[in-house]
Amino acid sequence: MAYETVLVETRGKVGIVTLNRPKALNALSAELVRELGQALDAFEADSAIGAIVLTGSEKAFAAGADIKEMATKGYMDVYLADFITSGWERVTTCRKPIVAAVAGYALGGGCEVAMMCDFILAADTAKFGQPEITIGTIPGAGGTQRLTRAVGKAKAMEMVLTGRMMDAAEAERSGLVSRVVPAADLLAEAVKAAEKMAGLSLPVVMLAKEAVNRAFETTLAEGVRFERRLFHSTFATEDQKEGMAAFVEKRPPAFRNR
Ligand code: CO8
Repeated sequence: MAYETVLVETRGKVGIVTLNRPKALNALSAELVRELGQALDAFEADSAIGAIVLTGSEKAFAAGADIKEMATKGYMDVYLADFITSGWERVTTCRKPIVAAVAGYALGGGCEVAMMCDFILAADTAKFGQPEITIGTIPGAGGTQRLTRAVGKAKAMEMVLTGRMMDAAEAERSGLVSRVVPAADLLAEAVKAAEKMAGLSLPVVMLAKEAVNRAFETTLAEGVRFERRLFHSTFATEDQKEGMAAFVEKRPPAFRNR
């Protein structure tokens, strides 16, 4: 499929979506959000793909929702269209793992989309922020919730109330990103992590993702019970038999997604 605002490529079992509105620092227009959703739909439906990398440019992962598109909207426009919810949440409903590879600005909706991914790898040039307050609004795609869960109240409050940006080192210290890598290595490192996941058992990776995500939705006791049920269910897979047999026989496993 030909897209206007995203680039799509595959490397082995890894699907890569690159946000591509360079003149607007990848501002997340309605069209971009729609195309991002379509690209994720296609990778999710493709049984040859085991993991996805979402990235932007050297200068910006995404500098937020498209301010020029939003500026003149009224309450009824955004309310009736359920502006933000529709389309944006596609990243959170993807069952295959998604790595956000962030270089440069990840601001507003850009930071929110990165946080919707399963984990964020940051280039040393990355800058994260929720600057909506400086343009008369607040985060609307989960920023007040996911940032707070990721970095805690003190830093989230300061960032959301003042618009202060966090650099890559602070983001790593604060737990917002899993690792910081040199900008030149960002995509290669993200693809390497995605390849690792794509070489494992897809159904088991999906269960693991579901279990970690449940930690954000429930109590510890319920979460642990949920995890145990999923753990038990892995014993119904051929891939668990293969993985453990391969370990015992000292050979690499050949997972079949069964
Ligand atoms: N929307 C539209 N255009 C943008 C955006 C944006 N968010 N960010 C940058 N651009 C455009 C600029 O207008 C400029 O275009 P032009 O050359 O035509 O004037 C071009 O990108 C380059 O930008 P700058 O000249 O400003 O580049 P600088 O290097 O000087 O500055 C910054 C880079 C600091 C990133 C600066 O561009 C900036 O502050 N951008 C806005 C950041 C921001 O406020 N983001 C939050 C937006 S609100 C939001 O995301 C709400 C989320 C709610 C959920 C999503 C709902 C859809």
